[in-house]
Amino acid sequence: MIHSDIIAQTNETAMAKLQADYDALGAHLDRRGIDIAAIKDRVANYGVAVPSWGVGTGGTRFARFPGPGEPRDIFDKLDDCGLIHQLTRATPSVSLHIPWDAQPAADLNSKAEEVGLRFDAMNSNTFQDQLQQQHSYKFGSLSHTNAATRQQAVDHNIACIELGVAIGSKALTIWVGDGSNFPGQTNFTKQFERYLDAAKQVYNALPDDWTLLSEHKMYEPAFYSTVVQDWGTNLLIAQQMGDKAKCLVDLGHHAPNTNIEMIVARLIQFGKLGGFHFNDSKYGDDDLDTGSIDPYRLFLVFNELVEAETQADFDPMHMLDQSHNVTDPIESLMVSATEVQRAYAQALLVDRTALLGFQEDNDALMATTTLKQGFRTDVEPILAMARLEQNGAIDPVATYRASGYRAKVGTQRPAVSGAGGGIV
Ligand SMILES: [Mn+2]
Repeated sequence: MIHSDIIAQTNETAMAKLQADYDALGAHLDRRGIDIAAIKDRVANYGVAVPSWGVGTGGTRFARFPGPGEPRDIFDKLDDCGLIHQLTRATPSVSLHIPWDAQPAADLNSKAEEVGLRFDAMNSNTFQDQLQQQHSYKFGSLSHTNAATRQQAVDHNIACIELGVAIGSKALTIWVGDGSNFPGQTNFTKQFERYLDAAKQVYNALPDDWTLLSEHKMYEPAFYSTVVQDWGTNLLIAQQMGDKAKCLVDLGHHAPNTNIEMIVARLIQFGKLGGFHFNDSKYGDDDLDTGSIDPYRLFLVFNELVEAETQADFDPMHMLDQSHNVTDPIESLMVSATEVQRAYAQALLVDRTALLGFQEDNDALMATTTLKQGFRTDVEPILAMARLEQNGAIDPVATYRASGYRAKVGTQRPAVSGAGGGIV
């Protein structure tokens, strides 16, 4: 964590400019009939979870280029995540990946309390083999042809739930790499039947106040067919399991040009939108920083979420899930959390009464112009003021760089090898 004096010092230099920008935006929004303080309060109350694996440098199948001070374990990761929340005030929770982050619950709880964080959804891992693992997941996990392998995957998911209960989590996210690489390699129907049967065993182990989130992904690691490949299959799973099962939408897990905001609307309409993994992409599942490629798409997703906010029991989980290959992961996560908040704030500015009127009148031009007016508004002063009022940083990246945190942990944490590569 960074000493509060450093945050106060860097804020001091930016305070007068922020106040002027905030007042000017407030006057502008007032003319549009919007109370800037109300928007700021909703932004301040918004949080997006950070993935524990996101604070390490990612990579591709070709290589990984780790930077100084890579976190060695979940406790180092929680230090980094705590710092991200300290500066942005936008990331109050962390999502753990098991077994990468498996530690005694008491140790996890005390570290989380120390750095001011709580735990978001648990993530199981049946897409790689661990040391001393009896059955290999090379040919699948929950959908494997071998019953003992499926049982091993079920048991692992139930262990994730048990640890999650002990650390205050309320959800389990399942993503499997199961699929096939050749036409004819698997029987689509039998494979999916095996998946549903195994997933049901996990579902039956859920506490009543938990949610099971299933995550679809079009391709990779399987390159011909994937068991949970799209939102259609994902919805079938959630419907087959029961009320506690919902769909998780990872923005990167779709074909280019897919209308993701419409998928979001469909899942909301039928009560099956469980959560998000935010990131961005250009060509495929690129895991690029949220909002770095197509911020308008992110805004359109949030437009659907804000539209649904008034519904009872509507509370999908929000998490970042991206791979930082060429940036300092802490800086990328801070910027990305801010981008998510920005899309939310912009969506809050949409004049929904006017939009509905133009939709009813089939005035396509004014409808899309009304929608875009939210996106075109620079809400940065709202985000910065929300951070400042919660003792965060007006400029998180500048404050982080001024603090020397990376150099400090670089001396405490031994350098790691980049050999071996791969996505983390
Ligand atoms: Mn994901």
